Amino acid sequence: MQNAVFVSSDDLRSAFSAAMSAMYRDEVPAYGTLVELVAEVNAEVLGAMPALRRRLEETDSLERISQERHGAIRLGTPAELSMMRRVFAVMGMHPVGYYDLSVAGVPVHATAFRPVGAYPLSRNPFRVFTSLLRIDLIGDSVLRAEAEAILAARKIFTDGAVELIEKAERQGGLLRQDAGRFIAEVLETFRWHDQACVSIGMYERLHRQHRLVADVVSFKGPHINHLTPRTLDIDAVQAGMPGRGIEPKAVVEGPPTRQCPILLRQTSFKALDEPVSFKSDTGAWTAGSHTARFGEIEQRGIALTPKGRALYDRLLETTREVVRPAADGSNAAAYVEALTQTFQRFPDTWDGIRAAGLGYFSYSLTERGREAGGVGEKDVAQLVAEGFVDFDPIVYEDFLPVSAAGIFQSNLGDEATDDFVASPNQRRFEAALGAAVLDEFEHYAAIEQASIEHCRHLLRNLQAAE
Ligand code: OOG
Ligand code: NI
Repeated sequence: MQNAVFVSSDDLRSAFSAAMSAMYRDEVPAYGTLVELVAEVNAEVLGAMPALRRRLEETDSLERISQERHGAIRLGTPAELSMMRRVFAVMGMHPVGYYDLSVAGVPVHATAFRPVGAYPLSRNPFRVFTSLLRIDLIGDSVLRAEAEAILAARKIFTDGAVELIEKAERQGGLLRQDAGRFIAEVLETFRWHDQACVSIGMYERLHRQHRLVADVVSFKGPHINHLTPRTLDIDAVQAGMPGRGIEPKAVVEGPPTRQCPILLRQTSFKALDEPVSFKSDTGAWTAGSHTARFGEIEQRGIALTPKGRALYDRLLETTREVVRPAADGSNAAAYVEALTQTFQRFPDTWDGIRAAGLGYFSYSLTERGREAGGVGEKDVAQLVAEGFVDFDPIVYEDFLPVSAAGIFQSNLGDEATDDFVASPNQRRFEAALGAAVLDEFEHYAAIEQASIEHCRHLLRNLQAAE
């Protein structure tokens, strides 16, 4: 079989992301409104900041932004998770990072499936935050056994999807005639079902354990629960939401507004209360409702090194000691003020962030570098200082779900409890996944290192050509 005739995993991922977006727009109209608002704000930012636009173009990162989004799903069993890993692998998405959400009072642990490597990311960075229910954290053993039996009986992948995944693995890819069917079959797994697969009594028992347990166990499949577009100015989108009839949460989660964005800032609107019917023992349907799906937007900044991340975590913690943001948003202004104050200790120029070793950068030759000969072997700092090499922030591609526990809370309802004791168990997660998760820091460091080596290689060749 010739490799060349397969559809590339980057193209499959782009097509899947577009199909998911179209489906979600149909299912949750407010999502479509948000996408439009984000597109307008992004166009305004690029119009007002020609230097930013040029840099994004030059680093091949402008095109990805308008297509960029992430989604989230919650799975019930190890078998579902390992099959999901195989599905995403066909689309060039691999598990990066381990997130223990029991620390935020949520009985799941998770990873993010996303492309790795500079080129696939620049083509389409679509990512899906994928959680696995920690059934072991359900204290009531009777309920736990019932939930296990319900989950064991469901089939979240269509036969067609399974067949095409196996085919892709066997062949090492998919031919064009199979690609469209693959997307359509896999999309079925993410679809919303307004008929629960449990009775209303069972739903209520699950719900009393935790809303999220009810969300995972009561349905035929792991409906996509949000799809998040990326904006270049989250404050502008936040301010524009009420004008479009969307009520955002009071504060943007994550770092404050800065000249040089770091990590991830997110805001969301509350989960919708959606009609669902529940099956009674007699086979009749009972009307009810379920709250799971919400809307979110995000602004992405530079990926931080372990040192930068530690500083970020510390400053966020300090802020929260000063002002703890109330769920009803009543002290939002005081919180934002404290956050801004505290984060003055985080350098806010790219140069400052780089000099302090807080962030990852991608290096490229300047015009001077491209014309240079006889530069010799110098370290990067020197090459930058002498104007041969320039640097751009590497975008943070991952998540901050625990430090932004506010997103989880708004999605779970403000009264969500934290009954669970923190108990990270990455080994168990990886056993369920059937693979190890990649380390996000290693990944950014490798992209940075590759860019440095590429600069050196070009400079050496220039010297040889002298
Ligand atoms: C996942 C929430 C995590 C984010 O942006 O941090 C996430 C969930 O609620 O299932 O998407
Ligand atoms: Ni999200």
